[in-house]
Amino acid sequence: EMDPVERGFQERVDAGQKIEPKEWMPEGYRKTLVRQISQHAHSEIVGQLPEGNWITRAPTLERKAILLAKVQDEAGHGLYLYCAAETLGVSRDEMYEQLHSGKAKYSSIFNYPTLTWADIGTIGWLVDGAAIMNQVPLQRCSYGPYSRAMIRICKEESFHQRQGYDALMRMVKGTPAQKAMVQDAFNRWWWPSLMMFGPSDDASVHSAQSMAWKIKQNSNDELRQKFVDQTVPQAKYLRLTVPDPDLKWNEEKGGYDFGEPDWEEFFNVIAGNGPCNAERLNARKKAWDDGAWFRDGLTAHANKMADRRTA
Ligand code: FAQ
Repeated sequence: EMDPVERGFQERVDAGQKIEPKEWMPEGYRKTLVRQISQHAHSEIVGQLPEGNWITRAPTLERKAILLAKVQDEAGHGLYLYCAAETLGVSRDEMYEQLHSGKAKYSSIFNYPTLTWADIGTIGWLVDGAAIMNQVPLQRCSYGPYSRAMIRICKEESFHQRQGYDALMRMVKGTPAQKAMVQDAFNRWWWPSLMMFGPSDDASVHSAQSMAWKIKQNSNDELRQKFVDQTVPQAKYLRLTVPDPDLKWNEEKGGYDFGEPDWEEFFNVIAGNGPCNAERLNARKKAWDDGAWFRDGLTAHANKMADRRTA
């Protein structure tokens, strides 16, 4: 039997009302949001690394300016999301500590290497495409600050996705070597992109409760299906071959049937053993350590000011 306060909360959620900071909420609701929003923030920040790797090697000045802007947007999204999580009573230092100690996750996708310039276009197209598919429904999340953050972030993600597709359009109209580079990048990123939506519904431990609380609006498999249905025609337009022998249009369901992602690989990556996990985490830890002198300076300055006021 649910207690009356909790029942009242659930009724508000069911009625589509937004829950705002400092209002009463079940502890599990708060914890789920801290987990999801902080992991989302970490993903944006760690997600800067694979693309940042190519800023110095962008093929033209224009592409370089676009990539710089995109990577800066990701920093903005991360900071915005950390703020949303802070409204739930967790501090930024705690969240960083959880990332650096490996306790908090970030998206599996950012543990794969960016080997060629075609990877950058492919990330914009597939990774931002998957991010939008996942985040558009999150705009209707029951928690106000997260829902509002998603509105702005989705607008920027659409620009990111278009720039990726545009870069690939240019490449597939280029030389046979450029076309082959795009197909190779597509082959490597397709399956990891499908894994961004999380484990299959029967293995998703949080989905049922998160959907009841309207933190999530759709199951992992529902969004993965929508992503495949949206992306396959885009791949065809680029004249790319989807690296899935089981991919087949299913007239009856009005969508594609497709193969199973390699779930063993997925669980291995989120356990910290993907191709670039150590490299990504070390880069974040180094950035934190390199910033210590600055944080110390700020603290010393704040203390001096406080002493002056009490003197
Ligand atoms: N990677 O029970 P579920 C971006 C974990 S977009 C790593 O299904 P849930 C933009 C999950 O946390 C990427 N871990 O979990 C960008 C849980 O573990 P835990 C970020 C994953 O939460 C583009 C366990 O597996 N977007 O950054 C993944 O109900 C380009 C069980 O799973 C978001 O975070 C995964 N793929 O559903 C930036 C969106 N999937 O926490 C730069 C918000 C699952 O118990 C460049 N998040 N896990 O230790 C969500 O919508 C949800 O959290 C899901 C997972 C759908 C990701």
